[in-house]
Amino acid sequence: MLHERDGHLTRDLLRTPGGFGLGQVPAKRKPDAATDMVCGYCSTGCSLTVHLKDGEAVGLTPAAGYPVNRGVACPKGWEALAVLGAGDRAVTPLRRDAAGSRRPVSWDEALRTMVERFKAIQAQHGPESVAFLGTGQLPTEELALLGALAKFGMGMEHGDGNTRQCMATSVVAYKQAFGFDAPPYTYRDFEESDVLVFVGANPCLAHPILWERVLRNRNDPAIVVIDPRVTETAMQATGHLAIRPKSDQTLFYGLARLLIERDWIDRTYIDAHTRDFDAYAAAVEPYTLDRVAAATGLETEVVLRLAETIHRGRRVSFWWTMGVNQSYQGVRTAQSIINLALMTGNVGRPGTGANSITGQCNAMGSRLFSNTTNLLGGHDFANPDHREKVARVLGIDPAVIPTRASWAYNEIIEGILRERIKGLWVICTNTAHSWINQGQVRDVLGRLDCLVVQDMYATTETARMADLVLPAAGWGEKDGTFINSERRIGRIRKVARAPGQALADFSIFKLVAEYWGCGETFRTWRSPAATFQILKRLSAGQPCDITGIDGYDTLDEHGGIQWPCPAGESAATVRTERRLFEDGRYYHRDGRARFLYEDPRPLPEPPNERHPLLLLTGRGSAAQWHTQTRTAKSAVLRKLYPAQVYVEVNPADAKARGIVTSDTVRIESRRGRITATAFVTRSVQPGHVFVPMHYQETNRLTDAVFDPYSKQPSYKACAVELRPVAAVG
Ligand SMILES: Nc1nc2c(c(=O)[nH]1)N[C@H]1C(S)=C(S)[C@@H](COP(=O)(O)OP(=O)(O)OC[C@H]3O[C@@H](n4cnc5c(=O)[nH]c(N)nc54)[C@H](O)[C@@H]3O)O[C@H]1N2
Ligand SMILES: Nc1nc2c(c(=O)[nH]1)N[C@H]1C(S)=C(S)[C@@H](COP(=O)(O)OP(=O)(O)OC[C@H]3O[C@@H](n4cnc5c(=O)[nH]c(N)nc54)[C@H](O)[C@@H]3O)O[C@H]1N2
Ligand code: SF4
Ligand SMILES: [Mo]
Repeated sequence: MLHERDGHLTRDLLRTPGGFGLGQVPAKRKPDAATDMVCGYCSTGCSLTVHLKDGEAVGLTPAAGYPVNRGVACPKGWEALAVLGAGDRAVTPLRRDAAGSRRPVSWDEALRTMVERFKAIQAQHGPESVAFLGTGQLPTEELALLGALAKFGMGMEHGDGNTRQCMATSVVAYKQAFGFDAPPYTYRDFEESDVLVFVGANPCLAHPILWERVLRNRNDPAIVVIDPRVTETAMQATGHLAIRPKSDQTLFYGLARLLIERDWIDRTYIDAHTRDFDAYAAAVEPYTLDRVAAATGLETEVVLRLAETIHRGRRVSFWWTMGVNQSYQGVRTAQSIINLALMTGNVGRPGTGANSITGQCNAMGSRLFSNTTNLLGGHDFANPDHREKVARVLGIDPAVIPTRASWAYNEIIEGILRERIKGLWVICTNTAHSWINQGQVRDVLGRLDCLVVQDMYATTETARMADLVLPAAGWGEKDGTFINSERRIGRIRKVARAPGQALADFSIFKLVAEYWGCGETFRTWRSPAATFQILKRLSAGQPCDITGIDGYDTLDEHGGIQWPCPAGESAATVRTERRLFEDGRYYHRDGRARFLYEDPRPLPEPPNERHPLLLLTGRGSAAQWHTQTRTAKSAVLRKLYPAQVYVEVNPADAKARGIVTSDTVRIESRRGRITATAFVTRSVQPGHVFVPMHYQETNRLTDAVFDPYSKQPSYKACAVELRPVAAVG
């Protein structure tokens, strides 16, 4: 029988034949009636009460007292437990043999194979020839251990995560403007605004419980949605601007010009707390109403009215998500929103803010602690003082810390093409489905000498390509913390047994460290709880300082705690909802926020005669999560969306092509073709089509272009054509 010793497994124990006890709920556990934990899907971070029998989960309900969701949850949250027992869970390590078949092997064999092969690659091609791709869906403790192990133990230089697909733009926009990656808001701001502007965000589907918070707003607020589509959110708004895709930056420059021209700006705030405003005012001067109308397709009246609405509002909040971030000019677009908030003094007060809503349950943890783009704790690899500090906290030689940030995801993919990367370890993300221009990425993954995939399921598109699959426990089967969109740190817990030999990612990383021969370096990372103490020390003195949180029990007691929470901030003073920049001081050395701007660029792939339509992609329903490895396992959720890929098309475009709803159509871009079911609807404008990202075909069409600063993929606009299948000759 296997035992946990000091919270992790030793290699001797692993060789012991018999059961794998780590996946089991500890026998000593009290038969609690219920326990609360944060949901494992979106960044809202709802708390769910898991009901237990003999220490094991038997059902769940939304937690009533939690400051985030206040007793409600979306369908994914309700079904969170149901997906754990799926038949295609990875239950044993799998290794591809010489004939190409995958066979179950013991953990000992799997880990020896991984270490031998990665070390052989590094010996031949250099330590940086092995890289990793991680996630915003593992607890912070696991992310930090992975990043530290890969870079300080295994000698890797490059590792990135799926947060690049999602949040890189906001990270860079905030860092440049505010001096640190710091979304400033608290969810109460949804309830306290009198004007809310949502840009490229569809919270009714993607963050339904945040939308609940908007509905609790008692100020009869103006709710303006800026989105090319008539989304569920747009339908519920008081105003909808059906903007031409990727023209947001021009719109916001035009709005800035209008506000300046009419003196609808907050000069006192600008002078006291910002820099470079006059240069910005000069830069937006050419963005006349006519120019804005021509670029955005919006009536000048509509733009004027939005300027008036912003001016009249006393508490104006701006919210953005993927319609902004996933763009070849995402950073400057996000900053054009930040600029509006700064120039109107709408930051740091209740109901205000330039607010990026995060995507995955722990994207915020990944942004601070994954050790990829930032050194652990929001530090900078290039800063010798930061390297010194992190080395001191971890008791390692500063010389093992790389002096530059990792390559970004796209650079790792290109690195494989250029034969600079030969080994790849993919953890908790499904690259072969979700990365842009899938035809290329599958070809590229196929070129690796060794692909290791660590996932809950052996059936994902990426796991199927792997030379080695490591079976992982999922949410509900392990301990740790997530950080949600409003910077709130919340607990997750083990309430269910992982199937077969699946292990918590934390334990897998500890084992890899042992087999690699660097276990000693990570001796103090005994358990997630012990690791949380290390994270606290790493955060000391940073804007994200959490040294004031004693430990997991304190988090439980307060219903999660928002960062910052420095030492000395007594538990009593940790208010449940806090926003940043209340004193107008930003994180740049001079305390001032920056205005950043640049002329907008044209679409990289504008529609043409052969491909006259613009493809938009995104979330299709509240019941589907990303690549559907989890949500498709729930019989309840499966009833709530179409099983096969579909395309939304405007009646005018459908008619011109002889297409009616339910027809099978072929969608073609320069990179590939897919077959989908047509859904004719006015929710997309003429000239646009929309395909949800949840179906594995979607990214065969998308175009691999990236924002130059954030390297985030531009998933949301490429040229396609649509034809009925019968007419495809
Ligand atoms: N149900 C569900 N919820 C989720 C997820 C999920 O998979 N399923 N994923 C989570 C994650 S990781 C993320 S990142 C978030 C994403 O949450 P959202 O960003 O809200 O979702 P998307 O549908 O990707 O994109 C939002 C909108 O951007 C619009 N858009 C496209 N191009 C433009 C443009 O140029 N300008 C403007 N203004 N709008 C544009 C699209 O029409 C779309 O309606 O959702 C999170 N929540
Ligand atoms: N066309 C298009 N493409 C997009 C987008 C878009 O809008 N349009 N959105 C992008 C965005 S914002 C995002 S965030 C990405 C998401 O893309 P992915 O990260 O690839 O999507 P997921 O399905 O969430 O993949 C998570 C994987 O981790 C596994 N997993 C779950 N829990 C655990 C665990 O605890 N441990 C381990 N080891 N594995 C686990 C799941 O089974 C799954 O295979 O997609 C991006 N791709
Ligand atoms: S809104 Fe997000 S965090 Fe809340 S229950 Fe739904 S998926 Fe979970
Ligand atoms: Mo995301």
